[in-house]
Amino acid sequence: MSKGFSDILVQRLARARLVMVFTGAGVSAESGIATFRDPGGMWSKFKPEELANVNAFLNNPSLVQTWYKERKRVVTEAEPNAGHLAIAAFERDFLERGLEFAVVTQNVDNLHQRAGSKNVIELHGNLARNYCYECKRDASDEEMNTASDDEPVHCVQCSGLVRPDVVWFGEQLPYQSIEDAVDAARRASVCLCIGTSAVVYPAAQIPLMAGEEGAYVAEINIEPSAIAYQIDESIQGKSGEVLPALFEAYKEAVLSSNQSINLN
Ligand code: BJW
Repeated sequence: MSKGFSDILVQRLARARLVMVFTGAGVSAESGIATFRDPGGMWSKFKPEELANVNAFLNNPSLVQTWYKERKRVVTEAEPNAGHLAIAAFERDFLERGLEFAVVTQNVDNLHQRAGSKNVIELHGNLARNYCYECKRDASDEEMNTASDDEPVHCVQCSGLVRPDVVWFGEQLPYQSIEDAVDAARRASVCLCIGTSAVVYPAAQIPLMAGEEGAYVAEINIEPSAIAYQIDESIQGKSGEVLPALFEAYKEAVLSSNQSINLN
């Protein structure tokens, strides 16, 4: 356990057929993106009930659109960090070995995709996209950028309000994303739960489901999450530091198991 993670985890990763990574805002903290609930996080300035729900949007669309526009600017200027890159490297290695890998993310910042992760399942949408609240038509970046901050953006076809393609409180998660996440959770041999407080449902059910279905579940977080005592291992540390070390340990374990197969 000298690096903070157990040999059991490394061995389980080296023998896994499908690894599921479940991420939250903490994985992007080292890219300079504020988390939601940490001190100084996004909601120390705005309460969730003020901005992340449909009533807030309908009551004050300009405020909500401007908040999301600013967050989109921040995430677009940010770069994937060592944690995102290690997750993408894990996936590449698994695919090269003919195995499966899934990133189930609550994040809306696109940083997993920009780091090179391919099989990314977005549970709470993506800030990069906007659509009309009325006719559901996708709105282009151009439409969003031409509007001023004082006036809410309206759909050029039906004049409905344009909203970010994210999941607010009280809204259903995208059906296909839930299906894909549940499928990965049911079949995963290992689940790495990274940088999430695990207080938002139904998302937080996904790593718990993986554990119930037999996966070894380990979290990486600077402090224990709400589900820390329901899983197999809680690793305390920054994801941008723990994940690269875990990837190196996993590669060594794979190499030594291949060598022992060749010797036998
Ligand atoms: C580091 C680090 C470093 C920092 N390294 N770690 C069951 C029980 C109770 C309530 C409910 C329930 N089921 C549903 C609900 C209601 C509600 C809910 O969960 N409420 C709870 C908060 C009480 N859920 C919903 O409303 C969901 N919808 C729903 O259930 O619909 C049902 C329905 C059925 C039929 C018809 C209609 C509806 C929707 C939830 C949507 C969540 N949306 C948000 C906003 C997205 C848009 C936006 O970005 O603005 O998603 S809320 C926010 O929380 C965001 C996040 O994805 C989500 C999770 O947060 P996350 O990622 O965990 O961030 P933090 O800040 O909480 O934690 C960061 C962590 O990182 C911390 O632990 C740090 O320690 C750590 N960290 N630096 C490693 N360097």
